[in-house]
Amino acid sequence: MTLKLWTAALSWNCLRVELVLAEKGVVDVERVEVDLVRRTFKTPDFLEKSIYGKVPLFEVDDVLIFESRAICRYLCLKYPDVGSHLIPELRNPEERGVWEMRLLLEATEFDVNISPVFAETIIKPALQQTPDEVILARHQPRLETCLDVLNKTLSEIPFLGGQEFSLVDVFYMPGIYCATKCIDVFGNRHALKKWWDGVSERKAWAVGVVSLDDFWVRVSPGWKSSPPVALGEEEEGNRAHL
Ligand SMILES: N[C@@H](CCC(=O)N[C@@H](CS)C(=O)NCC(=O)O)C(=O)O
Repeated sequence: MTLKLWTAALSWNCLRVELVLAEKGVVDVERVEVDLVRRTFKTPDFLEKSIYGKVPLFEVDDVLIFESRAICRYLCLKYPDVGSHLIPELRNPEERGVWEMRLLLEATEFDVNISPVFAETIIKPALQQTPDEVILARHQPRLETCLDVLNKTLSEIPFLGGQEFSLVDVFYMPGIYCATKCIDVFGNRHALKKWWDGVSERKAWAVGVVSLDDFWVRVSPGWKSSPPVALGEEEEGNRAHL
């Protein structure tokens, strides 16, 4: 069985998949690193495989899966007994329903707000573009509310999905990390901070986040307190879809 992953170091959607691979200890993966800045990967061949033209894209034998969260779930189903057990065995439909709800909320309530905030706060300045204050005014308060909800949840249960570390935590981790580059995530959200301190100690995180950091530290002021360089100064073309 051949596993092939089209991925990009700068993308937190791709990081989500890398985290599951690392948690599972799956190493036999052929990676194709795409250039999201120059967008040269959008060849007819690629577009035939990934019909919306995005990464991550996963190919296993002749089957194509895109959408990072779907790839993550596939990996959990494929490797149920390998590495971390990321889909908990829940006793009844109600518990399962609550877990599924928590998993979905990451995409429907959190990602829809951190994505535009990250785009305006980090990506646009890296491209020497001016952040859109209207977009920030719309999404930043919603992001803050979402973080408050997560903090409250974590004051009641140890992990975002329930009693054990699971795919819910993995889904949130890349976005929470990116949020720390945009706003004061932890401030007085002590339960959220405690959770973050724990989950970010995981080996999979330490391994997975390196390439994201390596990219953004070069182009974003203050990412890790290193001086930035201009993102693709010499490059041409549309760079608005990082
Ligand atoms: N919901 C998708 C989002 C995928 C996505 O937006 N990928 C970005 C990189 S983070 C991309 O490929 N952008 C290229 C483009 O939109 O042209 C997922 O979770 O996989």
